[in-house]
Amino acid sequence: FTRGHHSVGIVGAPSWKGQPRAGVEEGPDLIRGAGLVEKLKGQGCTVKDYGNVPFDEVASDEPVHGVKRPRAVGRANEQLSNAVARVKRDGHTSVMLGGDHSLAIGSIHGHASCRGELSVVWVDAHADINTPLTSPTGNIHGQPMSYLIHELHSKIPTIPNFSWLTPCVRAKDLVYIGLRDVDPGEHFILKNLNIKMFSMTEVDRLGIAKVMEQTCDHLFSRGKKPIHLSYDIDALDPSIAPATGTPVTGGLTYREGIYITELICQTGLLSAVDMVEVNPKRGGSDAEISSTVTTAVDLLLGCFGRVREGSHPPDYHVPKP
Ligand code: 6HN
Ligand code: MN
Ligand code: MN
Ligand code: MN
Repeated sequence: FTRGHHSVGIVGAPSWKGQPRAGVEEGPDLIRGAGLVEKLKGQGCTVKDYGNVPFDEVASDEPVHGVKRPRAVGRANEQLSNAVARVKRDGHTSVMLGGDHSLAIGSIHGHASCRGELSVVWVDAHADINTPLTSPTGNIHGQPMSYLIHELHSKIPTIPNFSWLTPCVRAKDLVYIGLRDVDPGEHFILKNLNIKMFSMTEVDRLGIAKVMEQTCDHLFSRGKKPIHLSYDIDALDPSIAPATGTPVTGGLTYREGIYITELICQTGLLSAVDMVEVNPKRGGSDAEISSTVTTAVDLLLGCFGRVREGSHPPDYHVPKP
């Protein structure tokens, strides 16, 4: 009674070390606490919760090439890659709950290690494609795509605890939606590699329906690959999702955000999802925290068959009096 049957495997990734603000490691348990598993089951999904990845402690972690906490983030992503690979081997659509967006490195790598070439849809206010050497902050959550893209491999210096990582995404297989805060180095990379992007300007110009149509056209033009949807909650406007580390005004509406998930679900190709950067310590009130967490849950429900027109079981009968 939803659009097909979904088998979902949930992996919690409670780490904050790709950025400086504490609290984002509470994301996985908060999203679970808002009833994610029960609600997915309620719409007909099979769900297995693999729990939170027990990230190793890293003793001393001085910056390298300006990159902050490289050893902890590198090791955490290696562990996460293995966890996501296991979920994929078990035959589920993987749901990675962050944590900060540096965790997309391990999530996408683990996904690709099982499924080969992927399409990546990156929904975010930010492009997260700084190299360690273009990054204005040294925070790895602003860098994950640069480590993953084949075409940028020669621009990435050696960083401790990242030697396990090899690039696994082609620039042509990446689409951005929601951009509105892009650094100069990132903008150069996006233009130079001709990466498909729908900034908020294109969302305004085309409307979200055309954006999703063109996203699908672009990704499917070279054959259909499994889709990895990496959803940063800060893609949404801070009026709906304020509890996040790097909010940027002028974001997606709740309806635009949900529409993206409905269309990705309809492709039938969704193979892994990240839901990242929910940070309760950045919420100004309980209402702000709960609106952010509820939105994250609703986006995940949209990924797995929830439709706003409603639905009914195939054997439904209107009761006779
Ligand atoms: N995120 N472009 C900035 C940086 O530090 O590189 C911000 C990155 C934000 C990352 O929201 O996942
Ligand atoms: Mn991000
Ligand atoms: Mn962001
Ligand atoms: Mn579906």
